[in-house]
This record gives sequence, C-alpha cells and structure tokens, in this order.
Amino acid sequence: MKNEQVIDPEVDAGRRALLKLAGSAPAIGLIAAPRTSGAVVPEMPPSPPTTPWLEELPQVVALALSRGELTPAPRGVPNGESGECGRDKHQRWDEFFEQPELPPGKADLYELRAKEVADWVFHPAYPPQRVWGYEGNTTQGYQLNPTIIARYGQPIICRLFNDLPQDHVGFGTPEISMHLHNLHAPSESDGFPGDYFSASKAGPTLSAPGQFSDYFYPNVYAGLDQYGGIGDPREALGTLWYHDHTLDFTASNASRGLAGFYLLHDELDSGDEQDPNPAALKLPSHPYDYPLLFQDKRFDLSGTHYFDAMDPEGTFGDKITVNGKIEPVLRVARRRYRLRLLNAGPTRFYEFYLVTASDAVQSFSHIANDGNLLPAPLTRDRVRIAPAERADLVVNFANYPRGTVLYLVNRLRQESTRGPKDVRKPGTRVLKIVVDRDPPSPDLSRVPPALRPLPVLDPEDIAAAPIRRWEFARKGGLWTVNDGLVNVKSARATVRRGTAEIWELVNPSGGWSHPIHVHFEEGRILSKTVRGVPATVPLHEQGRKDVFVLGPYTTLRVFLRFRDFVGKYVMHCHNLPHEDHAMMVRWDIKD
Ligand SMILES: [Cu+2]
Repeated sequence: MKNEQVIDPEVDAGRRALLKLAGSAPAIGLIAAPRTSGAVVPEMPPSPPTTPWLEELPQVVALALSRGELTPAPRGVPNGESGECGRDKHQRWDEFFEQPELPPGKADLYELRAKEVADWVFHPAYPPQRVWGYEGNTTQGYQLNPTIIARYGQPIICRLFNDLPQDHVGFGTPEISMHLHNLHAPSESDGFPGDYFSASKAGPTLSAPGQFSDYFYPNVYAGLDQYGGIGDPREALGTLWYHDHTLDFTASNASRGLAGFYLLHDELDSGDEQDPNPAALKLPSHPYDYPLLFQDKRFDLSGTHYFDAMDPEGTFGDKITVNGKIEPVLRVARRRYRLRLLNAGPTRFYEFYLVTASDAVQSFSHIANDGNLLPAPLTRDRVRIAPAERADLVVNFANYPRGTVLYLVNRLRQESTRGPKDVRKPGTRVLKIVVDRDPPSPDLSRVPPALRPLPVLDPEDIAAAPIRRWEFARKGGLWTVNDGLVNVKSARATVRRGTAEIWELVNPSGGWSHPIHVHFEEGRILSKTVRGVPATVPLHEQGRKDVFVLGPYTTLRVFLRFRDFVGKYVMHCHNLPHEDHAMMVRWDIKD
C-alpha cells in the first residue's frame, strides 16, 4: 500500500515561525559550542546541583466530581454561544444520552482549568517558579494535575477551560488541546493537535476559538459495534494519562506541567482490594496504588526550568522529576503497593531498578504494560520505559524490616535527546523509598496468577490485513514520516471503520530511537527485526500496546484495528522534540 507523501511548506512554515518566538533564553551561562553539523549553537551547562531526599513525594489526589451540574449543560453540538470552542459534534451522543442536552446523572462531570501557578518548588535549592498545570477541585482543595478515577460503563464529560496567560513569554504556547493517552475516544475528544484553542485563537481543525472545550470520554471497551453493551472487556485499559498535545508545542506545554493521570477501573481491576466480588483481582488499591510520573528537565544557572522549543534536538533534561519533585522521598508501610510508572518525557528513556542502600537489585511483579494488565504477572528485576510508555509494578514491602531504605534507580545511560545508549551501574537514584511503618490493618491485596486474558489474534484476520509501511527518519535537519512533515489538515492514510491493517514501522537509521505512538486503538506486535534479522519480542511487549519503540535499524509489524468511531487521528514519535519537529502524521477513519 502506497501512502501519499506530503510536505506542505506553507502549513509548516507558519508554525515553525511561532516556535522561534516561543524560545526563551536561559537566565545566564550560555556556552557557544560546535555541533557535528558545524553550526555554532548555545549549549547549556548542567543543571545546578541538588541535595537529595529533602522533600516528600506529593500525595496522590483524586479529582472530585464537579459540584452540581455544569452550566451550560453539555450537549452534542458545541455550546458556542456560551464560549465553547468550535469542535466537531460528539459522536454517538444520542446513543449514549438520547437527548441533545446531557440529562442529569447520565455522566460523571469534571472541570479542569489549564492555568499558571507562580510558586512551584521542584527542589529547595531552586527558586519557586512559574509552572503550568490542569487545576481541579479535590478533597484537599484545588490541586494541579489531579488523578481522574474513571470506570468502564460510566461516561465522563470533562470541561476544560483555558485560563493560561495569553501574554505569556518563555517556552510553551497558551493554546491547548488535551489528549487522553490512549483512551478509545471519539476523535473530537482525542486532543487532536490541530484542535488547539484559547479565547482568541482556534487551531486549523476547529471552526471557532473558545474559553473551554467539553471532552466526552465514553469509557467503553473497543469492540462496541462488534459486541454491543460496552464492548470487549479484554480490551480494557488501566493506566492512562492526559497531557497537552498542541501542534508543535507538545514538548514545551507538557514539560511545562500540563500532564496528569487517568486511571480506568472495571470489574476485574476494580480499584478495591477488599472487593467482595469473586471476579475482582484485588490488586493493591488507593492509598496503596501510587502513580509515579517521571519527567526529565534542565535548569539554568539560576535554577529555573528551561526548554528550547526551537531546536529539533529539544533540550535534554539532566534532572529527573517524580510527580514534579527532584529526588523526593516516599514513605511506605510493610505491605503490597501498586506503583504505576509513567515516562511523561519529553525525551529521556529509563531502565528502572529497585535497589537496597548497598545497590542489591530487588525483584517485583510486573503486572501491566502501557497501562494494560498482562495475562499473567511477570517476576522481574528491571523495567525499561520509553517516553509515554507505562509499567505497573507491585512491590511487597512486607519483605523488608521497618527502617529499610530502598531506591528506584535509572541505569540507562543517555546523553542526548536522540535516544539511549547502554545500561551502567550504579545509575541515578531518582526516588528514595523508606519502609517506615507496619500497615494499619492486614494487607488483603494480592497478585493473582492470572490477570486479564488477551484477545485471540485470528490468523485469518492477520492474513487478510493490508500492510502499510511507515518510515521514520531525519531529513533536512527535521524529523519525518515517509519523507513528510506533519500537516494536520491532510490525512496521509484513510482506513475504514471496523477494518484491520498491519502497520510496518521502520527506523532505517542507527543514530536514534523513536517511541511511536498510534492514537485510538491499541496494537499487537506481530514481528520485530533488527538489521533485517528476526528478533524476539519481550514477553511484556507481547500484549496490547500503544507505544512501539523503534530502536536503531528496527522494523516492527503491528496489527491494528479501527473500531467504533470515525474521524481524524494521529501517529507520531513520542520523543517530544521529534514530534514537534515534525514527526507526526494525520490518519483518518471513515465509514
Ligand atoms: Cu523520534
């Protein structure tokens, strides 16, 4: 199958010019250094030193339901007269809600506001500084990036306001488009990169600007058309995350702080370790279910977060934040915990180990990859996650006496945004864990020997699926897909709803790695070759995935279905500087 190859310099030039305005100079300390290209570009000195383990890891706080109803009431068509941006109308709205306006009680209603706060502290050695986040109401007052707790069969309407300062200077752009990675979502609620909005600006795929946009999250499994009800439970997602996806500015805006967790539960993974339902897995649940969001960041000599949005290489972070803090401490009880690890980028790959104070490597249960429960838990002593990948682990801290100190350590060496190198001991300690108490009540959680069965791949379906080839490369100093730069107004592939294809993802180079994210529905890796030689797909990557890591000279074949919804979607490199410069394609689903 041949894909249209498009470079649209007009579309691209406009956005690239904006990028140049968005770059902000760091406070002090630029050094002119030659790159291999021969160009002289500023190179940052390392971030100022920090003394580790001074602050506690921020607690996990759930977003509270909006008090009462949203005004105006959400509806299928946008509330343009009340300030909603010109999105496409919600798909399947009548099927879910039967009326043009949302009837009371038919969906969980949430409200988030993208805004700037002036006094975030990454580390006490650095000054309080301006960051962005999604602010929402919680049991502990208004918080940035609260965790959204969702349940299959219970739709959500999330009203997102854009309260970012429109006269903002520095990196990032004050328009937003929120992607919920990787919900089975209708395209108008997927955070399409061209759907960015503010009160005065509308992205090229919206019909009008607005103060807010309603996102409709149906919380149904893939396979709605095929199975009826709420779809195929084997397609359940678990650990998702929401983040900004504005065209050309995803790295800047997400790195500036627009990122949080969305946890999706169902009968099996019910979020209640004391669930009396015999079907429930009883995995460790809140407050022992702990999302950990990792971001690499660079700070200038004044200790201020810095990111160069102009540079197609981005800015490589040398400080690793966990839930927004550098080198925090997590205090745990002697019992099981579920740790949900998310690499929120922009660019660093991690290989995490859990070690004792003397660097002895400990094992844990690996229960989910990319947020999807594996068919059975794997006992492992390391886990590697590329940007946007997730890994859910269960660690039993009952194995350690009170007072034990453990560290989460990254041993993957990386020196630029292009990709990781090798694994080296002892690595960088990113999180200190202190086992400091006995649990207040007996630990009733468990890791059962069977988790969630995988949908069976039918060899006939695979044989019948057309193959579409996508090559990810560097051309003309930018990052391309099939020789093209992103163009959100034109689809590079169109697929029919209800069909399946094999997408062949190719990295012909040896110089960089690309974690490729396909929006909408998860895929299954059918085969992997490196330099044309068949390679083994690791056990934890044999389940459903939404990020496919293309290492050097690697080709992956991925089986994908396109069910239940239509519209515009994207595939892109989730190494965010690559995505923004402009390794992304629009593809559409049509009836
Ligand atoms: Cu890439």
